[in-house]
Amino acid sequence: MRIDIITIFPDYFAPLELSLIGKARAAGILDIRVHDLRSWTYDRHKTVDDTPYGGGPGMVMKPEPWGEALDAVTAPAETAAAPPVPPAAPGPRLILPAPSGVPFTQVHAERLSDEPWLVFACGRYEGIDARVVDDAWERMPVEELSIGDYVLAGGESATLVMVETISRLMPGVLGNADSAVQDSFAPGAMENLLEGAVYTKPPVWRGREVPPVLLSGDHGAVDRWRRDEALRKTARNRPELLREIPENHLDQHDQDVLRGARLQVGSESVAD
Ligand code: JBK
Repeated sequence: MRIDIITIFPDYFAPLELSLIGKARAAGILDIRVHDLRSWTYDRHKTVDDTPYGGGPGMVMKPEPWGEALDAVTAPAETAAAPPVPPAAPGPRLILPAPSGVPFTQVHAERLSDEPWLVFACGRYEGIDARVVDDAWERMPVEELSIGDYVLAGGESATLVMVETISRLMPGVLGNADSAVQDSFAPGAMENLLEGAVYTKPPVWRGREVPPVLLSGDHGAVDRWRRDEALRKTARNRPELLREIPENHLDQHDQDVLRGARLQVGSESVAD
């Protein structure tokens, strides 16, 4: 997969040289190219923003540098001899991280991990002149995606989150091919349940024991205990996820566990 990132802070993406993604790049599985938006400015101050039409606080990113950057980055590769018929080359898909975007989930990540070419446009300030998206739509599919309901200084950190989420799903990127399917939010993971607590050696640490069932060798009992823990964790941290589980996916034991969890939650003062 090719990933282009356009930003006014190219150094922000140094972490993409580390760990799994760094190795995937070195192995040629991932071709990540980071571009400085200011390369497409021509004034002494390399201006990328201006005041908003209609007034209001903050600054808006100017359309001209973005238009030129997207044209340059998404231009088809130069070939020695122009082919008589343009090849059905898989084109780019533009991703704009924005607080006003569609909520980014694991389902988006799964779909995007099959794409040949993604371009991330990192906005700063109050966002990018809206004509840039309309213009880009003439040449490529565009998705505005949000990583969550909070205020960031710009799209850079959201891009890091999405690139990591997408990259680790690609064949050959994750060290352990099984780990990706087991994750809490992977479609087909333990239904809509969060992962419960996990333990490793030593069996006693600072006087705290690992739950004995995990050392019992009884796989059935371990599975049952893990499901109970997942139900309790989900009831506590993400009760809205439980409401999405079809009734017939919860047996009597599950319902008893949840009844106990609800009594626990109900006895607490919930501050937020
Ligand atoms: C936010 O993707 N986001 O969630 C995002 C992108 C840019 C600025 C933001 O405040 N939340």
